[in-house]
Amino acid sequence: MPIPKAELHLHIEGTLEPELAFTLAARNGLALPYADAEELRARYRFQDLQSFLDLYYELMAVLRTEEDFTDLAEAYLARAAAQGVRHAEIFFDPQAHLARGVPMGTVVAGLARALDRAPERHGVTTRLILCFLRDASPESAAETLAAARPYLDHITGVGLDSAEAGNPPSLFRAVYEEAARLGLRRVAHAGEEGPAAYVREALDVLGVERIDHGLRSVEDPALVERLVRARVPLTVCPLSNVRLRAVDVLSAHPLRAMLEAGLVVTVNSDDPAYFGGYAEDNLRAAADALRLGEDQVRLLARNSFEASFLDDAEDLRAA
Ligand code: ES4
Ligand code: ZN
Repeated sequence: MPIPKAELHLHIEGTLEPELAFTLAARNGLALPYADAEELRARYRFQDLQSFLDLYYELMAVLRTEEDFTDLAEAYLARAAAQGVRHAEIFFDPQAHLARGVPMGTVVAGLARALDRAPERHGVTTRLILCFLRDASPESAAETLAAARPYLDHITGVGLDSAEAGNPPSLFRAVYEEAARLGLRRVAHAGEEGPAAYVREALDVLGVERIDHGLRSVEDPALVERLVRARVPLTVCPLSNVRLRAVDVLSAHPLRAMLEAGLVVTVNSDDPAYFGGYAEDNLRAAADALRLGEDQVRLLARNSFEASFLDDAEDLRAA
């Protein structure tokens, strides 16, 4: 039995398995430039974050209707439940859909239909986090938040994702201030490919409560001390880091050292359809490669609930 856990770093568009991509393409009368799912899967060899993002945005074209988003989220929730996930905080990238003419309401309503029934169907509670694309403009981010205003009942927080290098958090100060005014929780990807200085900016300029990835924090001992003292969670994604070459091999991943430094780290799956595994797959692979003890695995699971946006009463039920 997989250990009960919360998934805190999961892009719903990154759960699009090749088979579902072909099903949705056919349903929407679209052609994919691959013969079949097997040929598509063979393309999942990435040099870096950008080479992954190119395919990630390309395949999203099959997501067009409310039902597509419901089917995507439903497939994810079933898989997550089977991997011991009791609570999932799910990122989505509305700008990537708005740019293709898919309205915010289609995306949110489609996802919400699957999420709303997940406690009953799968024993999984959820939160939805709207991500801004950091390789789009701050003005586009502000327009996106404005477009989300009618749907804020379904949205718990905002995040920042896509190509990190050269796109520092500070560009998004104003839209994060507006999100805070609207009562939204704040997280951001930082220190995946970008420097430790971007982790500092995310904390100081954007006011985030969690850092997604945060790997390169380890290059800055004073920052590590600050993250430990303030108990700022880092949502680490081991298989993603190997596939996108942020680390050479899993056995060289800093996860164990981060845990032992007292950082509140969690293990997550990022884009599981692309990176070779869901929540339990990531936890088991990391535990095996890094020879984590059962106590460390339990600590990672406990951290995942502590770092979640569940309130304490809900947290007890989920655990
Ligand atoms: C992402 Cl692995 C990763 N990093 C940054 N942005 C992303 N969006 C989807 N997956
Ligand atoms: Zn991510």
